[in-house]
Amino acid sequence: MTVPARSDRRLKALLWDVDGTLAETERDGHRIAFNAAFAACGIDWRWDETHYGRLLHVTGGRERLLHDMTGRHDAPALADERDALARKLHAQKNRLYAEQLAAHAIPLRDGVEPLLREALAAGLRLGIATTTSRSNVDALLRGHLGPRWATHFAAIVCGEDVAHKKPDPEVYRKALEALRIGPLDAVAIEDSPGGAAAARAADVPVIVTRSAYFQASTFEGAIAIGPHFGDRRGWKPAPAASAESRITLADIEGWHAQMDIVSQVA
Ligand code: XBP
Ligand code: MG
Repeated sequence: MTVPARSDRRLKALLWDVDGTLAETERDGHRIAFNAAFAACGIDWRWDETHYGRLLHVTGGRERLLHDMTGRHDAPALADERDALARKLHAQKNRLYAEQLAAHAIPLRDGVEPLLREALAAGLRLGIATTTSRSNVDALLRGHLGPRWATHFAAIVCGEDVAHKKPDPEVYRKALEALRIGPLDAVAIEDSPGGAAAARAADVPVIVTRSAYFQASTFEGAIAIGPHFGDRRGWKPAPAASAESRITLADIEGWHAQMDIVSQVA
């Protein structure tokens, strides 16, 4: 990939990953819904946090199910049967996930909502570049931004819109195409090594907010890495001095303008 050099380009768009970045949906939503789907389908599988953390290297819920079946003696033997079961469980998981979120919203991560509002007020465009299904993005965001949440996003690219999921760069390339901008006009916001790799492979500078499952992961080539946008502490590179306690759009623009690559080995 092209290593971004110092640049005085104006930032035009923020491209948001969803799961783990906007909210802790993997920890607090998807895993629980997968387990509920197993139970609803009469299957006695259960994914605990440790196992689910390991499975997260497989992006896409259906793909994750298929991968898990390769290590189970009680999974169907034939590929067609496995595929049918994965489709059934995945659809059920997504239904239960939506029900779960309608009953108890998963909060947006600290600092996310003010940043979304600040970016829109400053005339930046927002995009979504996610592996998850569109219905899951809807289930999450309607609870926070209202039923017209999608009108705030100029590009929404989800799992069903791509042939190859992250870490493949397709989702980012499609989002850039929809926005008619170049990769260096945007910043991607990600929480996982696979997501960050997808953005980098599309040449989009990436900022990492580590989520629960990726606290100790290695990230290469981000322009900034930190715990979450609600706190200015713990970021690398450190943001400039400010009266604010959260990460602001000015900080993101600062990292984008400098575009020094930060590599962090856990
Ligand atoms: C995360 C994923 C998804 C979710 C589950 O996507 O890999 O597969 O775990 O959603 P991202 P689906 O971080 O890019 O938002 O079951 O709809 O795949
Ligand atoms: Mg993610």
